[in-house]
Amino acid sequence: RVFDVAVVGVTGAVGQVMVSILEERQFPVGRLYALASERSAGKRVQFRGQSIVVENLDTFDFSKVQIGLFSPGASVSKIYAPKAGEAGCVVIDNTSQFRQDADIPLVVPEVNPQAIAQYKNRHIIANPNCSTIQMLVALKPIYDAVGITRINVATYQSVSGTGKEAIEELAGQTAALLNAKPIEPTVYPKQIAFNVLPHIDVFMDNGYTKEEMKMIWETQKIMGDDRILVNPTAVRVPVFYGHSEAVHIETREKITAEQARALLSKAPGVVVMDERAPGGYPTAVTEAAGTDPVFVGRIREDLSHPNGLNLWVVSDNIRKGAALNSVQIAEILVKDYI
Ligand code: 2RA
Repeated sequence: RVFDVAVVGVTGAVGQVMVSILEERQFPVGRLYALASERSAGKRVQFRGQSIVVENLDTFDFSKVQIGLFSPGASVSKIYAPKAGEAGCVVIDNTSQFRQDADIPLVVPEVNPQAIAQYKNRHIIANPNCSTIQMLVALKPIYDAVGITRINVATYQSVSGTGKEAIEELAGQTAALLNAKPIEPTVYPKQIAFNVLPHIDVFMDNGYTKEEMKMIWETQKIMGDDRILVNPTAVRVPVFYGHSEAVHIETREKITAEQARALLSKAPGVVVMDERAPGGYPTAVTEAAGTDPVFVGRIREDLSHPNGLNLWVVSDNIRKGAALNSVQIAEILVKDYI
């Protein structure tokens, strides 16, 4: 069987990679529709050797497709995802719009694939935030083996998470600074080149940012366990592709670093790179950017807690953090559900 697929937000950083991953993984696409705002209509994207014209999302008839991969921004998904669902299309939405809706499943295929069945509620499946996805792919095997009561995490998130303008800002500032010509920041409130910003998304009344709160809400929903305590700090770093995370967990039962390493070495979607030597750990630039796995290294028992374990988790935020996770959900959907 083949399925007609619409990619919505196709000219964005995630949308473009969604199209290339559909081709890379030979997803059974009958016809691909490339959709974006009126401003981008008429542009072209390449798919399976063909040049496809970008169409205006506003006038598209979603009854023409069975699957919609959305990454157009939350305000756009808010309007068009329900319309597509009502037209019979199953939407996999990469924005934050529906993640907290009780009747919409929030899915990481390696963690809670069974939740996909709830798509029947509104024909919408939510793709989690990139920093949540990579953390839970790494933590799921440990959670299943010994339980997790608490997660402290500091993230080091690349600028591609903000979008194409941020990528251009980092590149431009870096070049200008190397020529000793500072450039006023526009995408971020402060210079991002050679700097780190402890601020992603908006500030909440409790002093956390929305990006940090997403990690709390989404972890508890995906794991189906609101007893898990999560304490995030989300930081933007001058890296183009790949989010890194320093994850410190407290487990219900003791697990050694050796046991964790053995568990993770067999875990789906995970590559362990954990040599206690220079370069024996994964980084965004050298391992994650442009690849699919969630890499885990620096596995060590927490000297300050009897059931503590520390991990370093790195993954490409545009691939596994968004586009790949969405396509993997679609693969399960067409194999087991539609
Ligand atoms: C970011 N996780 O990195 C957010 C959205 N992609 O900016």
